[in-house]
This record gives sequence, C-alpha cells and structure tokens, in this order.
Amino acid sequence: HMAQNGAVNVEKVHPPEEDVRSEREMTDDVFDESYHEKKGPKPATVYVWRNIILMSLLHLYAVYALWLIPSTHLLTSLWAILCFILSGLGITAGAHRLWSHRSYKATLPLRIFLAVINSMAFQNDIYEWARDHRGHHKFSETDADPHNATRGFFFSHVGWLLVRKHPDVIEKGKKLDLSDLKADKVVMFQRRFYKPSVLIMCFIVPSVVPWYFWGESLYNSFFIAAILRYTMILNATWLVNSAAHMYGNRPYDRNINPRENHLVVFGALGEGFHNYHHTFPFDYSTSEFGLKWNFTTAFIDLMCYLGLASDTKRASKDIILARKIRTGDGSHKTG
Ligand code: ST9
Ligand code: ZN
Ligand code: ZN
Repeated sequence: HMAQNGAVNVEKVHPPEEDVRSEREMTDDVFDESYHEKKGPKPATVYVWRNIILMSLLHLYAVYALWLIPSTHLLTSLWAILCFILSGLGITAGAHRLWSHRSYKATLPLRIFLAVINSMAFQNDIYEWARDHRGHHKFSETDADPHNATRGFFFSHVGWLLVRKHPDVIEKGKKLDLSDLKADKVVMFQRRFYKPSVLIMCFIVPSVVPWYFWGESLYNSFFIAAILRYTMILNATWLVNSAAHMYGNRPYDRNINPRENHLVVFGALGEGFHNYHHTFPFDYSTSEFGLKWNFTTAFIDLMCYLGLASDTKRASKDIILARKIRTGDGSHKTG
C-alpha cells in the first residue's frame, strides 16, 4: 500500500488487490501496517490462577484417560475420534473459515450445525473466537495480537489463556468490524446460550452415547470421549498458534513468521499451511493445494455439493505465483 511518493497510507489499510472478497464483506483480517506497539516498558503479566489450575487438572485427567483406553470398548475410541473430527470442524469450517474470515457462505441449516459442533469444541463462543482471531491476523505478532508468537512457544500455545490480555488486544479489538457477526442470529444465539450448549455438547453427549448404545461405563466414556478428546482438540488447535508460527517454510511471504507446517496440517484437519493462510486469509482452503491433506476443504466442498454452502473464495494461481516470486523464501520452485 505504498503511495506514489513512497509514503505508507495510514488512513485505511485496505485489502490488497489480491483479496477476492468484495468491499461490502468483512476484510478486518488483513494485516494493518499502521499499528505500532506503544513505547516504554510492557505491562506486568497478571496470572489468572483459576485458569492455571483448571487447565493443569484437565491435562492431568487427559493423561490418566490414556490408561483407561485398553479396558474400554473399541467403539468408544472410534466415537471419541468422531467427536474429535466434529469438534474440529466446528472450529476449522465454522469459527475459522466461515465466521472469522468469511471465506465462503453457509445456509442457515449448515450454520446451525456448525454452531452446535462448535460448542462441542469449547474454545470460547464463536463471536469471541472470531473477534480474537481477526485481531490475530490484523495485528499479527504485536502487542495487540491475543496470542502474539513473539512472546514464545508456551505463551502462543496456551499461556495467553492463563493471563490477563495485553491492554492493546482489547483496545484494538474494540475497533474491529464485527458487524457481520452481530447480524448473524446463529452466532448471537450460541453466544447467549454458550454455557449450557458446552455442557451438553462437550461433556454430556460424548459421555452418554457410548453408555446408551453399547453399554460403556459413563466413567470411561467421560474420560475418553469428553476429557481426552477435548484436551486433544485444544492442543491440535493451539499448535497452529505455536508450532506453525515457528517451524516450517515461508514460500509466500518470508517477512512474516507464520509457516507451512505439515505435522500441524495433519492434526488440525488441514490448517497448518499457515504462511499461505496469513498471506491470503480470504482463501476458503487455507492452502494453495485445495483438497490435498485438507479434510476441512473436503467437508466444505461436500457442503457446496449438497447445496448448503456456496461462494467459496480462492486466490488465483497467477496471484499466488506472483506473490511467491515477490515475497517468498524460494522454498517452492517458481520458474
Ligand atoms: C481456546 C481458544 O482454546 C483457542 C483459540 C485458538 C485460535 C487458533 C487460531 C489458529 C488458526 C485456526 C486453526 C484451527 C485449527 C483447529 C484444529 C482442529 C482439529 N477485542 O477475556 P477477558 C474484552 S479457549 C475486544 O476476560 P482478561 C471483553 O469483551 C479454551 N474486546 O480479558 C471484556 O469486555 P466486557 C477454553 C476484547 O480479563 C474485557 O475485554 N476457554 C477482546 O484479560 C475482558 O475480557 C478458556 O480457557 C478483544 N480481542 O482475561 C477461557 N478480548 O467486560 C479463557 C477481550 O466489556 N479466557 N475483550 O465484556 C479467559 O479466561 C480470559 O479471556 C483470559 C483473559 C483470562 C484469557
Ligand atoms: Zn485465520
Ligand atoms: Zn496465525
């Protein structure tokens, strides 16, 4: 966004030419070069002990749950995997690609389904998740990024959920355009009934199904399909914020930290092509390679085929190639 004379336009950092979303759609996930961190000492870190204790207990119980697996019904483990995939899609296809980035459109029945499985993932309600996530892209790796990866692996992984937010996260976050989320009745309904929806979808349903249908003990199914599965989906998601901001190539933009991390791609249902994703946040596939290793893209394509989704946005091959040549690290062959 350099003007003719080389001055940076700070009025409005509008989406680059590459963005295929129209002006009317949300574009507040585009990196804002006009924001600068405040000078002077950083505010002190304030621990939230309640979160530290609960997160520690959750992880201890998840380790304990591993010991129960050999003595449970095989179907219970398969059910836990299904719950992992469903709650994962509630994050990737729902909170992330639909609600944070508006990279495709979804009909009411699909939005309801995505909101229900989003509650199964228990990662804050969709509104809060998408607000924090737009801030993460717009102010990436600064004080206003909720999980600023320059504060280290642990902070961007889980530490940010255990301390008070940096004041700039809230100050800049309040200025984000969230009008599309406020106008979405499904998002606001899920926000209003978030606690009961989590109780039902994240804990009760995963525990009761194995008990009712194949006589598993409630104790076992609670530990495996609720506690262990929830802990795994949290860590799979958090690895995008930690590992995929530290380890991997940068074929699209060598000037930013997010990277292409193939281990994360696998665990996170296609969400580890993170250098690509920060470069082209509007792309519904979060990857140059479409369906390849991308379970979430396959799911969205299936929804389009069923008539439940439409308007999938993609970056064109030409634009991707031009961008690789201009700012890539050379790890992809371009010539
Ligand atoms: C969880 C979320 O795990 C994980 C998100 C990961 C994102 C990943 C992204 C990667 C890409 C996608 C890949 C997906 C891959 C998936 C793979 C699946 C297979 N803007 O929050 P408070 C306001 S959650 C504007 O209390 P504190 C707020 O509205 C896990 N405003 O801040 C409020 O105002 P008011 C479970 C903001 O006190 C006020 O500020 N959940 C913003 O600093 C205070 O808000 C937890 O563990 C903003 N950005 O506390 C709960 N933020 O009073 C964790 C805040 O007017 N959260 N505001 O309403 C908490 O306990 C607290 O938020 C805190 C901070 C302690 C962390
Ligand atoms: Zn994103
Ligand atoms: Zn990121």
